[in-house]
Amino acid sequence: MVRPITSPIDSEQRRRWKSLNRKDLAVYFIMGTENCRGEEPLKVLEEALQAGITFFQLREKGERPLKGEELERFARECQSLCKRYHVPFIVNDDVELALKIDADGIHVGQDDTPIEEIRGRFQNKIIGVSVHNEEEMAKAVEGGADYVGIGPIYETKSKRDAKKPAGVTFLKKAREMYPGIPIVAIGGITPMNAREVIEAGADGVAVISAICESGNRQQTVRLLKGKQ
Ligand code: 3NM
Repeated sequence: MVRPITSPIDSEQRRRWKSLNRKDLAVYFIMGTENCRGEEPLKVLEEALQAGITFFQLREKGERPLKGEELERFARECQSLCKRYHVPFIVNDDVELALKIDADGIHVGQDDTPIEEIRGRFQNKIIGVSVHNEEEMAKAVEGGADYVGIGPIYETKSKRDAKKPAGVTFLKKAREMYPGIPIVAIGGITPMNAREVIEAGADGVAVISAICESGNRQQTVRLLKGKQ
């Protein structure tokens, strides 16, 4: 059932939303080894951290993703880089890995483990959920999401099963319905269109290719933050 706009949001929910600094979502970098196109992934991550990303999600997908011990080793290396720069380290989808290495949080999509199942195992950790419509948004909120990712806003080549680009219409509506929830916009976001999604109500932009494929990560991150 879709939560009506006027229904109260419990105080526990507000406490969690408040505890996540919405400014931290400003430039949310997502990366896995497949996104680095020949560049050393840890170098890409470190340059992104030096450039000022504010959140990082390890999303290891694709045709030949790292698995098992190799994945754990890589995840721990990413995690320690993030710690050095005081940037939250989030694991995409892999609940067991996130718990094993004590990540700062987990991000799940609609086809991943349902939020009700993970909230109990991720107390005091960040849970992000990808949502695409009002119903998914209401479920994420009721399930205790700390932030939501809304997308794809624009055309993306980084997610094989991405839905059709939705523009900012739903993003605007989601912001009106839930003024307090941290929202990050995703999908095809670049320095050229970042302003539009921030103006539509997003607290920040989540990007893969804009940073992975950038020839000047310092400048890209600065522009994604809306600075000159
Ligand atoms: N999730 P890029 S779009 C990981 O719509 C992901 O939920 C999406 O990559 C969603 O910045 C996407 O290169 C890919 O477009 C974002």
